[in-house]
Amino acid sequence: MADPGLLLNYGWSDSVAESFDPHLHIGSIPARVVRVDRGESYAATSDGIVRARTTADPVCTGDWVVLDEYHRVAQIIQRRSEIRRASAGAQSASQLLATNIDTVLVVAALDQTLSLGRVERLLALAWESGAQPVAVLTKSDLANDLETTLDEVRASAPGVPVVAVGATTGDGMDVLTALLTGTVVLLGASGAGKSTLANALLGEECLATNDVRGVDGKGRHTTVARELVPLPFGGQLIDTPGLRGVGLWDVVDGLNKAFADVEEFGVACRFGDCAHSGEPGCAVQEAIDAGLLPQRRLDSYRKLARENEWMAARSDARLRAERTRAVKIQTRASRSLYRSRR
Ligand SMILES: Nc1nc2c(ncn2[C@@H]2O[C@H](COP(=O)(O)OP(=O)(O)OP(=O)(O)O)[C@@H](O)[C@H]2O)c(=O)[nH]1
Ligand SMILES: [Mg+2]
Ligand SMILES: [Zn+2]
Repeated sequence: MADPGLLLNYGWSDSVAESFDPHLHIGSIPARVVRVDRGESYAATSDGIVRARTTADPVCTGDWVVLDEYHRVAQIIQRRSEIRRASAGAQSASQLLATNIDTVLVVAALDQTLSLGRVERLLALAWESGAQPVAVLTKSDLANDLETTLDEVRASAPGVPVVAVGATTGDGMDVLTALLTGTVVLLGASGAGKSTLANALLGEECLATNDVRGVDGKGRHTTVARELVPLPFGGQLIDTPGLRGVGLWDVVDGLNKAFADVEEFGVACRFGDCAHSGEPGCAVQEAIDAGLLPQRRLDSYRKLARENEWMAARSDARLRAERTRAVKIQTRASRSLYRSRR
């Protein structure tokens, strides 16, 4: 491509250019999906944002795509990283939240809504994506006992930088900014302060925000679409709608990383397959007894691992059911073919 133009603000680099090489033909346009909202997709190109017309495969915010001259998506470039959750609802399927990301900000507010379990769940998803997770505790002006809470979150987030910020006061924003690389995605419950934080990082009121409902402290689901915008100091930001439920989707590796502390103690257990539930010579239990590991961490790990296994079994069952259905349709089709030949 002659001139990447605007795409430079959207993460264009030599390696991105290389990944496009085999897919670009005369008349085709490299682009990045910046917004997907109820079936409508928008993409940044070298000279502006266009409405992209999707064909077979649904695109996701963050995707690099090849557009044809009619702005139809001709190709989705292989995703470098992706964040995925189990879909809400009864279906056993997964939903892509963002792709080609480098940093995942797990956002939680420093008020009564803070839940270590939720932070751990989001961190498992974040680790699984292949991007670097960062835990961002917002509304530092509302914190009761900031230091204690920070220590608790740090103990629940091995290998993850933990930052407290006040988007409205500016507190901690420089520390956070220094941790952002490449494409950054915000994840967290509705009302956690994601869009407020995004606006503070962007230096302008770009994204809509809203009050948390007084009665139950719950957010109002102000943000409805996933939107990718360039950051003024380089990199990009993807704001996401608050997630009501965040089901785990095939996050075995993510869980191992999110609970690296438990895993590390577990290496010293007498039995290689120790379940850390009363076996002799259990190093995890010893660590808990010695006050080196909170019991809560082991309980939380167990709970999330069980949920992950359950989801995996359910999706296997769905795949099996689909296969059986396909075979039946096939059989029926060949039977009627046989009949019509007679
Ligand atoms: N006191 C205080 N309030 C904040 C801070 N950051 C955000 N808020 C408030 O928290 C509420 C929710 O903020 P949003 O940024 O809309 O939350 P969100 O995570 O984007 O919510 P959804 O879009 O629904 O997912 C708003 O009323 C903000 O003004 C902060 O640092 N301090
Ligand atoms: Mg929002
Ligand atoms: Zn053990």
